[in-house]
Amino acid sequence: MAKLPEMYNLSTDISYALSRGLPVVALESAVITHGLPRPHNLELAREMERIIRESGVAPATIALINGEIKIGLTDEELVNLAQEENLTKISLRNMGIGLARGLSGGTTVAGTLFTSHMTGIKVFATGGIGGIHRGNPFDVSADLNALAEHPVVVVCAGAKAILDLPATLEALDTRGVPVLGFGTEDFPAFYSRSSGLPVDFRVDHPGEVVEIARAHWKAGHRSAILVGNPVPESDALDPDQIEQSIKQAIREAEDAGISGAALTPFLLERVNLASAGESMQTNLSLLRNNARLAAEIAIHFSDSNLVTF
Ligand code: PSU
Ligand code: MN
Repeated sequence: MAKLPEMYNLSTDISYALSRGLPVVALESAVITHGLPRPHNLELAREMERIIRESGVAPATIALINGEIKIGLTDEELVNLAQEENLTKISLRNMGIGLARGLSGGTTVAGTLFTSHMTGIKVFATGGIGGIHRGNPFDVSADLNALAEHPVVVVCAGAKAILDLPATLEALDTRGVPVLGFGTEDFPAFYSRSSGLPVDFRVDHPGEVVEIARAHWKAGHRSAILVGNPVPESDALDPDQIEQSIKQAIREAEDAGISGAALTPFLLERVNLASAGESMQTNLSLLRNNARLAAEIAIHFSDSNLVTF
């Protein structure tokens, strides 16, 4: 691994794993600071790490901590991220500001993808990617451009239906990002298993994801590979039901004049409130499910034997 600038701070486990080509899965932290309410955020962060570790893979939760980019967090750092108020949501545009000012914050999909690429991590698990907002076509998440620029496999449950899903898929196409469906022909819609929109290709085995990623990158492409992994059937919600909460949340955001970086967290919170706990269970279930699949993909990337972390 090339020497990283001094603001990158890798945990001993992650540094060991990466230097030996052992499997690593990156995890974002905006879901901890801005995506899920307490105490579910901390429980979930710990649980995703545990699932990945139990597969014999090193979990690398990434965050900005006191002006350093930390890759692989201590439990104390997870607790702080989950409990402190007013932490920054770190995307691409404000990472340098956060570093220079000694801030702490949760990295979005864009921030985590960028950091994974810099550190040589090939697989990243998240819940849902950002995209193009409904009725707000100029609010395009930096996640989309980051997916175009960083050669990392991103496992998600699709994009949340708070977004304009057809426009989001078109934007991925424009940016040359392959979209795979794991065990499905349809792009998942986060709370529900299908958006009714097709993926580029269905895969049924983690090894297939690795074959496609290797071919894509070997040919010289530099984009991410997006894997849509539908939420387990037993935890999926009825799309019509969740649609009511989403419409209501979008109206409230408009009335309150919420825009920019605050919009996604606002909508997520409102939808969670409106669907009273049920959508939370779905959210937690799909995050665990994505951690599991990402770990399997990471193992297929790694030529080394399994070791325990
Ligand atoms: N989608 C979710 N939960 C989340 C996010 C998206 O279902 O927590 C977070 C991710 O960190 C994602 C970010 O990268 O929101 C997108 O925000 P924005 O639209 O401001 O780019
Ligand atoms: Mn946005």
